[in-house]
Amino acid sequence: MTYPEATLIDQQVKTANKIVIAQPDNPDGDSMGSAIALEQILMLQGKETELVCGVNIPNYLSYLEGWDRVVKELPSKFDLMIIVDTSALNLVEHLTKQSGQLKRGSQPLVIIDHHRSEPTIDYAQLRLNDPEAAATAEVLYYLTKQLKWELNPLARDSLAAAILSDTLGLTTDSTRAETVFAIAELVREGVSLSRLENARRDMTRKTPELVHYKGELLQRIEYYDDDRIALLSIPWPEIEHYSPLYNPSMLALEDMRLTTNTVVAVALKLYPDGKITGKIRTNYGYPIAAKLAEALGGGGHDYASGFKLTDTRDLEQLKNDIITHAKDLINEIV
Ligand SMILES: [Mn+2]
Repeated sequence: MTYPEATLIDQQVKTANKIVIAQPDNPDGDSMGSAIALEQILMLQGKETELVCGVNIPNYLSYLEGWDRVVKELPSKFDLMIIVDTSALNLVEHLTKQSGQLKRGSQPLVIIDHHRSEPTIDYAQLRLNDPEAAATAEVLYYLTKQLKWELNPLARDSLAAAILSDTLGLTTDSTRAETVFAIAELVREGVSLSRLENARRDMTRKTPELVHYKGELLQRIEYYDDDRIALLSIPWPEIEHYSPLYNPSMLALEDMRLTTNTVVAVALKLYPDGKITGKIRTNYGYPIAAKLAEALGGGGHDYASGFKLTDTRDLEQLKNDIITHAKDLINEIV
């Protein structure tokens, strides 16, 4: 696996001293692990690094060593920014608001990503995107190999954890031989998968309060179209109360997806300013999650995607739109 952009990325890194590593406004295990791995790699090259993310890192990611070094504010001066795991402008809003320079393209920006959707950040000097890769960390692993960049144990652990996170333990449709090979090499170089998995599982433990709340959420799931579509909406007071402990959507989505007959599961979060965000999961054989998200103004992967609604549609209109689009996409397959 080699990338034609690699040499140019190497040059950008070589000429920079202070490098900002940025994650999207919806950080996940892949963006977090990739960011930490990159931090370690660049530190080994004598670079000064800063990990930034426009939003707070969710608690469930704190099994990844280094998560607490992520800050929300961009430093006033830096030579290069590397964004991992997104090419979507609306997912770096918090950061571009802080830096007008970035938007004008006067600040060098490199994107490392693996999303299939069209990029909407159009001011990056370089974009290494491999939509065949199952995780940004997989792209980063092969980039590192190609450029003979040095890794340390934390970089290896972070890359492996990130790949396992985006592939749900190497079981998603996106997992290819190169994905497994990258993990195999990382294990050969000392990564313990059982230790990583135990650390992750410890973080998925829930307090009794959360277990009870999960029960409430499950009771509220709505099923449409012969149960093929499962919808859940989460109002602001619950987001405010429970989000610091756990992402409410993630408490219910897997059970929604695992309902008999269900193909598409959508969890909606309702914010006080009228903004609505949605997380979409689909079942094996129905790679329509990105298409459904795109129809709603978002993007993502075949089986996992998301969107953020900024127009004035209310919840009922949005639900109707989701059901209509989802039905169409399902019917194209069955
Ligand atoms: Mn990813």
